[in-house]
Amino acid sequence: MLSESMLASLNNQVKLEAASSQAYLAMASWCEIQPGYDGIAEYFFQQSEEERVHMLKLMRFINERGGFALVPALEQPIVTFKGLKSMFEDFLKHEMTVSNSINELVDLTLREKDYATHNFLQWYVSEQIEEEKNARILNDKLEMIGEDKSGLYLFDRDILNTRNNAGKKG
Ligand code: OFO
Repeated sequence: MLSESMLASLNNQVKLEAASSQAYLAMASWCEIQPGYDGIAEYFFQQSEEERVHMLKLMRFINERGGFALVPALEQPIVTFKGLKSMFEDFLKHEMTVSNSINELVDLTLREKDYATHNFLQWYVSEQIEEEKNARILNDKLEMIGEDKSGLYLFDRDILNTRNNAGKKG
């Protein structure tokens, strides 16, 4: 059985994963209408799907443990971007926010001695290490490329390999 504070915190995480899914869907849609960003658009469509899976996994766990997973109300995410660089900076910032939130949840499980939830959250801890790493790699690459058009072409062409190399299925 989940404590009330644990239930509220897990439902808050459901909201954050749903907001991540929406934020990345907006990035995907914006990229799709820019000339030449098809690969990046696909990357964020897949990333958005993945965040939805993270949300569902949490919801199923909450209900399984006798809680009630709440479908969250969401605000519209940022839908237009100054450029790729600022969009990818937002991506990394977002992932860091999610990691902090997961860390706080893990901290709560220890304070409450809720070892089942602690065990469940380890998957998210590993996932966030991976996601932050990928977001950092992509930001570093963009920094290196700058305004170079052929560099951007290769960045767009190869971005899905970042996911594949991380063993993501899409
Ligand atoms: Fe849910 O993994 Fe990123 O945010």
